[in-house]
Amino acid sequence: MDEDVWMQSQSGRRKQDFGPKVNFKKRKVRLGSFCGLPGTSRDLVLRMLREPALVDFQPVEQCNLDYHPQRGSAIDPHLDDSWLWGERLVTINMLSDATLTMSLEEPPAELGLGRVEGEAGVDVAVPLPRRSLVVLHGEARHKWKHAIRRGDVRARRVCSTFRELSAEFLPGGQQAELGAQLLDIALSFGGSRRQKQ
Ligand SMILES: O=C(O)CCC(=O)C(=O)O
Repeated sequence: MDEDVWMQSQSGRRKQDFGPKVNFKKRKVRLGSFCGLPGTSRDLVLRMLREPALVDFQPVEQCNLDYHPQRGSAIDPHLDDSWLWGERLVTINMLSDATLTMSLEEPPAELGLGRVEGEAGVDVAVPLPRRSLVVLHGEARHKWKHAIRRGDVRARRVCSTFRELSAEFLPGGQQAELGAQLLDIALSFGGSRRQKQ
């Protein structure tokens, strides 16, 4: 990854994105110059398919993020889009251990915590050892926000997040044709970025 160019991103992160050009507000996807996930990911994706939870996983986008304590890197609590991106968010954690903070503004009634105005909800710290893979799906994908807190980034950490298509872009969906094109390109593994000078 470090042989490719890292782009400055928000909150002290650096980023390499391999995916179509997307305008989430206008719900528009363009193939643009997308030429696929990087060649180095082919073996990673094949390895993922050996996991029971991922046997049918077809990533259409890969986003690499680089966190460093000297840049105060973090990512605020958020939910990923679910118009274009499908059920599973798959992240490989590299270089150093990290903590993924999952938060729920309205704690589930069964926890008996109630909801007091002005008070925070529930946060759960999920340890992500280096070289681990985490899959967010179900409520962890759609209900709980996820974040990496600044204070939890104690050494350089790199992660790759792989996203699949939503039902709208899969066979039977309204945009199935575009989805098939996107997947063909993604899984040709022809992606590359500008080389460092
Ligand atoms: O750094 C991580 O593990 C999470 C990345 C993330 O939430 C995102 O790219 O939307």
